[in-house]
Amino acid sequence: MLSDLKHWVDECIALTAPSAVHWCDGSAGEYAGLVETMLKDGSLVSLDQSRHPGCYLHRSDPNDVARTEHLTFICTTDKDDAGPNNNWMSPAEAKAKVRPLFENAMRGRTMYVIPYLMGPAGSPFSKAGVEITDSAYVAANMHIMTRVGQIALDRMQETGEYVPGLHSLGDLSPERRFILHFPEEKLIWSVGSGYGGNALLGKKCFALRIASHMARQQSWMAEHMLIIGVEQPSGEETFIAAAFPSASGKTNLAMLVSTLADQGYRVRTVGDDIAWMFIDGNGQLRAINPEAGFFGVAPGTSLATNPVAMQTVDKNTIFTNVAMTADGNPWWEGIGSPPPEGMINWRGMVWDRTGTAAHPNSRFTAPARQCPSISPRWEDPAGVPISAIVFGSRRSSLIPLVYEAFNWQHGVFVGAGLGSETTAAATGAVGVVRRDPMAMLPFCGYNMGDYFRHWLDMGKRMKNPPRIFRVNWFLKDNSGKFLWPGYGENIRVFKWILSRLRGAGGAEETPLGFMPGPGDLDVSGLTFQQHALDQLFHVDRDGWQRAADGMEQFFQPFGERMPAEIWLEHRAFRSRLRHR
Ligand code: SAT
Ligand code: MN
Repeated sequence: MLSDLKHWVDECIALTAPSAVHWCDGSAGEYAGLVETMLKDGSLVSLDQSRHPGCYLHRSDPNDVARTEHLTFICTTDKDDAGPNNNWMSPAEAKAKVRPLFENAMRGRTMYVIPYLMGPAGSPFSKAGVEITDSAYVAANMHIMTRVGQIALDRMQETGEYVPGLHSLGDLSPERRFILHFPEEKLIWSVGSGYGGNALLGKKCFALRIASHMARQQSWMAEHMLIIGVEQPSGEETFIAAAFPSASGKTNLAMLVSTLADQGYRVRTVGDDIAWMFIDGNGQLRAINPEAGFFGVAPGTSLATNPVAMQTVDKNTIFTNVAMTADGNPWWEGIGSPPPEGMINWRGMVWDRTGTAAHPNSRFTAPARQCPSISPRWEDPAGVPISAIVFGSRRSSLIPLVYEAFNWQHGVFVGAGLGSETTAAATGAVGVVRRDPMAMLPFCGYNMGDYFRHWLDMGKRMKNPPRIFRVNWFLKDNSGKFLWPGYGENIRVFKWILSRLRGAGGAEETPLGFMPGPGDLDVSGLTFQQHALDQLFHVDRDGWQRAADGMEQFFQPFGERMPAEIWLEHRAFRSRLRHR
């Protein structure tokens, strides 16, 4: 196996012609060396080390600040295998087109070879990858986001398997930027971007796009989901996985500080972005977090909205595209303090108060182990048992605060019909509703018709499939104000979910699913106008018929690949809207 790795690395050296090759061992000394290199070449700025020890700021190219979905391709032999949900090129065409961009791309640069493990040490579910990159920033981020070094080489030796990924900054031009996935040979090529999900190949490229393809073949699931443990008064912990689109509050929810802590409800963090889920010998779904760090959105993070994240990023954190105060501290919109004089904006210029100081998609990369709410079980090699799956997204209207699907098949339909308002996490318009099934639209590495089929099949293989819920924290009233306080108060919704799992929670049957009836949701201590509560649980039948039209338009192009069960659920839904 390792000779196979050596062979691939030699090929990449011949193709990209680096001036030096560095094999990463994942050590603290190596990380310090990467930081030193970047401080010297100016790609990293040191922040106030007395306030923020080990914290640095990186400013990416202004053209390279978010994922670029239109430059992201799934390269399968048959176009239908990529599906209408993906951009497609044939593997031969993709390689012919993009190989020239790698030719001599690393001349004058150091090539980092990064063996990394996705998932906890010793877990049978963890998988190895190797990223080759000419970016020290990527190498340093991979140190935080994955487990780098011998641990990964050992795994490759054991299993004879790894996912190779070749990455080069190229010239950072979007004209010559491609993020290519070859699921059939489990290979990733990425060129022309140094940013986040485009460049940290363990994350979206491997752990979601390639892994989702592997998961279907091997009967497991790779999902865009956070994982939390919710403790209830009895002390029992219930684990829940929740899918939300990028930049829609997954990190905040994963680190939720419960306002019902005095009642005994608390949340612990297992993961904030990706869940790999497997069915164990007893038919129970279990999840691991394949990542070792958080790549979270900075703007809006404050001591009020997410105190746990604020503590997590106090030290050993790489900030990307945030603003910097004159005394060298990170700053962003919504940090909870007014912008001081003399701020340097995300582009590295004195901020004249036009535009935002921090980029809306500015990020922090922080080690999960230093998160105060991290669960003692976050590295459990057996994973944690998942009792509920939650689908959420940003919707300022239509979608009620919470409802529960009637059963697994209906829940798959609820996930398949998920729509969300777009965010700054990807380039393009912000705030327009698009269909984003299971929050996986940008990340499903194959035809989504087959993906829905896989979900349906997985449900049949489980003894007690997790119950499925839909939530929406983002409803607004006519004046544009949020109807629900969100953040730590979201624990109230989880309290209801837990009571449903125990078979104790009251609910009313609606065309959408089971919804808390009057008195079923604990809103004690919240000052609520009755009409606000009514709006949070309103079922707008006409609005839902239009949403069902939108789903139909989205589902139609999948043709034969679309499971009949989804259409069945769609018809049943329309008829419930008319009759019930
Ligand atoms: O840039 S990333 O893709 O890693 C973050 C996200 O969009 O979820
Ligand atoms: Mn994400």
